[in-house]
Amino acid sequence: HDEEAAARAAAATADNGAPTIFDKIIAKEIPANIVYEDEKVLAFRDINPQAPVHVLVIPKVRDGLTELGKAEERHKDILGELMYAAKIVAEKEGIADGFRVVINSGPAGCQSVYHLHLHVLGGRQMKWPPG
Ligand code: IU
Repeated sequence: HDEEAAARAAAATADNGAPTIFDKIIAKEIPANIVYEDEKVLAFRDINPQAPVHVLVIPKVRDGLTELGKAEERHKDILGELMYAAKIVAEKEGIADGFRVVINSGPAGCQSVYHLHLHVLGGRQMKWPPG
């Protein structure tokens, strides 16, 4: 029934440490619409945008940072880099005056790709609470 199906779906997308499609995007093996890039982070448009602006900001090296819930002390610098890159993306996209940054963590957080990423959303009035 519904609960079982939901549990199966969550398990299917739980973190197993395997490389993700984002590694292929970083390696430019599959194309992405890149908005911003520096030494440590890459930002590209989400293929299934939930707002007029929907950009994902990811670390170029995952280093075990599959999900925020598994962050460790050593990740503190890259977490700051990602947050700051989100602000640069918002400026580049012309939404710096109002936008949202989301991190889904783990199955209950609705995470589907286990390479930590920030969603930068904007270009419309955001609502609260999120679903
Ligand atoms: P989530 O927080 O793990 O659920 O977000 C994953 C996002 O990655 C989701 O919004 C997808 O639309 C997006 N995405 C993508 O942009 N390109 C891809 O090849 C895949 C997912 I797979």
